Amino acid sequence: MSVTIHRHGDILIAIADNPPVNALSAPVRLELKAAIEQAAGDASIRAVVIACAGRTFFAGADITEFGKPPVEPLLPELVDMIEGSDKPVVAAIHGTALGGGCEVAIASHYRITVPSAKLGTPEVKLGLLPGAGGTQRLPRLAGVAVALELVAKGDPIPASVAKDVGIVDRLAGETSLLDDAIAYAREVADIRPLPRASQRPLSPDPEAVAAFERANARRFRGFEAPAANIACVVKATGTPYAEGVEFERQQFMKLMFGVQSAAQRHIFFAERKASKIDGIADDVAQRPIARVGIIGAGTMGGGIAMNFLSAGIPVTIVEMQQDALDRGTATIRRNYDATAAKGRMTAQQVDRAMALLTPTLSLQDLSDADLVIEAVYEEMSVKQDIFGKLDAICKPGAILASNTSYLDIDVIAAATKRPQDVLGLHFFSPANVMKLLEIVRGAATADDVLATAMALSKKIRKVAVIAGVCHGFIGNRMLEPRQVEAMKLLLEGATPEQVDRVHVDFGMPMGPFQMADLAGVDIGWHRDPNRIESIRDALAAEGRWGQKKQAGFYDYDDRRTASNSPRVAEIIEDFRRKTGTPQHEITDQEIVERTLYPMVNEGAKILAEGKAQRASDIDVVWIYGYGWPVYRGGPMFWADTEGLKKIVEGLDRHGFDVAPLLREKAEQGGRFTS
Ligand code: 3H9
Repeated sequence: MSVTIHRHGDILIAIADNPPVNALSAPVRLELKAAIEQAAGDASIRAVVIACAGRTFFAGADITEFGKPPVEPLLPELVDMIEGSDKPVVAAIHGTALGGGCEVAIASHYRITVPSAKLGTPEVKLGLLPGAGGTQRLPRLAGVAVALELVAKGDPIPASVAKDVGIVDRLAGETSLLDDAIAYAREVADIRPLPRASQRPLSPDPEAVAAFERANARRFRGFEAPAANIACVVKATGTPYAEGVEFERQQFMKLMFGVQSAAQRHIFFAERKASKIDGIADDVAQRPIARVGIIGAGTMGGGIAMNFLSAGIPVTIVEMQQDALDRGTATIRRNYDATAAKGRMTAQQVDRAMALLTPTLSLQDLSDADLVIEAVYEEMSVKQDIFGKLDAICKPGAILASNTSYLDIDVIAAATKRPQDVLGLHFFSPANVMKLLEIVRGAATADDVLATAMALSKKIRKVAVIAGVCHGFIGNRMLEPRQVEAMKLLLEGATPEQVDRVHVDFGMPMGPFQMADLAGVDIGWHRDPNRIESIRDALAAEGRWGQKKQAGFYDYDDRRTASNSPRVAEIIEDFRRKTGTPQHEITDQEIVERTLYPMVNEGAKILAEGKAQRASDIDVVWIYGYGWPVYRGGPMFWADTEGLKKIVEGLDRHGFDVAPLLREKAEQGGRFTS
């Protein structure tokens, strides 16, 4: 049974139990319907309480049912039936009442929640909208402005806020929800007419809509679902519920069968799958991590440290020189203060985080660390030296990690006598902001070390993916062919602006040259201004190192606003002449084929070599590490939607060495993702 029915005198209590998150799967819907019918048919019942067992109230419709043949009763019917009940229905909420769960709650006549509960409609994050009356009832309960925030942005709100805006009626005791809900049901049992959200009047509020659209235009760029959510809320104003809900249904179905929602649902499951490590049991014992050491207080080391400090884990940070250490510590403090200034942290939280930081000049101070992360510059001999020293200093069982972006973890591990304790933890810059963490599994890395790293990634709120040892791991390895090809396109007639525009139009936050300017044109440069073998060398030799020098592939003003650079155009032209590269008109489509298709190709090679566990992990890397548009589902999902045959034809046409796995899948009509 997914729903058990109890009686408490004249109150019928329906308790759903569908672990892990009480998704509103078909059996749950059917049995909830039966509960409402039972109450209607039993004269001795005066009111109904709907509650959930386990960790949460309904967290939404069952996403795994989407795209499959519908099973009655559908959620929209069920919520209308709940609201239509002649006997009052009280929703008793704990955990997270999300999506369809929130819709069940607002279709109920009364809502009581524990103070720790959250309510929200995150469907937009799955490329959808609340399709069971949510877009119609929420504005009627909370007003247009609040409803827009909830449905079009999808962030849940705490119970206290939900109460303030009229979505929740009453707060229960944290441990007495059911008793309080039963008492509430008894209290309201005879009140008529029943408060039905769908029947409340709602006036149009064009100003609120316009202000909301203006404020969020950037955030919604490229996404289809936010506009559909907004349209539904607008429809709710001045339109009877029946008409509005019909419109909502049409919009929901359109989104549901569109590519964007499929992509966003793919990423929802991909993110969760990424935490499963092949060949390691879920219950493998983990090593306790009570104290972390970080070597290097530069941008990377400082950013990494902030993740642990924010999670309440003490950090010892090591630098070689006092001034570098002071600078690093001051930067951490400044970043926290900036977060507090934006209202995202309190001054006390900042102080608490900073109090957990111990700056030092001595590696010896890492002797009691459970995990040490090395974040010094990319030079193998330096890393080997550090790991050799750590081997002598650190306690047995300590996990030793390198934040290297490219280097061979096995070679680094060989500098120690405990390669089983060594792995890569590759954070992405800025490390306190970017969600991605590549956990690099060395040949000897022990299972419990990997499992510990994966569990820790959740504690510091990262999305982690397991990568094998190879140059650049998953993300940077795929970036390389894109950057190489982008440079070739410049020589053949494209401009940096055109290449970047194509990527931004595709949905990336920036294009290859904008990214180079942000990261630093001088990164990896040989530092000899007389050795000019590429456009990049020429830029670096002239001090055009990117944004930090206000000149790179673009010119920048004091506010870092980019403009096209006549000097860069000259340098490119000069190189075209010098290399005698034939010119042709480069279309936007050619840029897509030559910069994005090779990424898919590299992804296929990574998969075939077992350097990524699954195609969806590659998608997670690109969504969370590089800002690939989530509505395109990551490079491998996108390749599936483009059609692998088309990708292979494009790669062949441009003379690429096509990965055998990609060719094979294309020939067999296969896909990378399910
Ligand atoms: C909707 O409601 C549409 C309606 O408006 C209209 C319909 C007509 N379904 O995240 P976790 C699985 S759309 C099926 O690791 P947490 C998840 O895959 C829905 N499965 O836990 C995972 O499986 P596994 C709107 C679901 O504690 C396991 O549960 N609702 C669903 O970190 C644990 O998940 C949402 O978008 C689902 N709805 O976070 C809410 N949800 O163990 C989506 C989860 O095999 N869910 N699973 O990997 C969440 O945001 C989080 O899961 C939640 C718990 C906050 C609830």
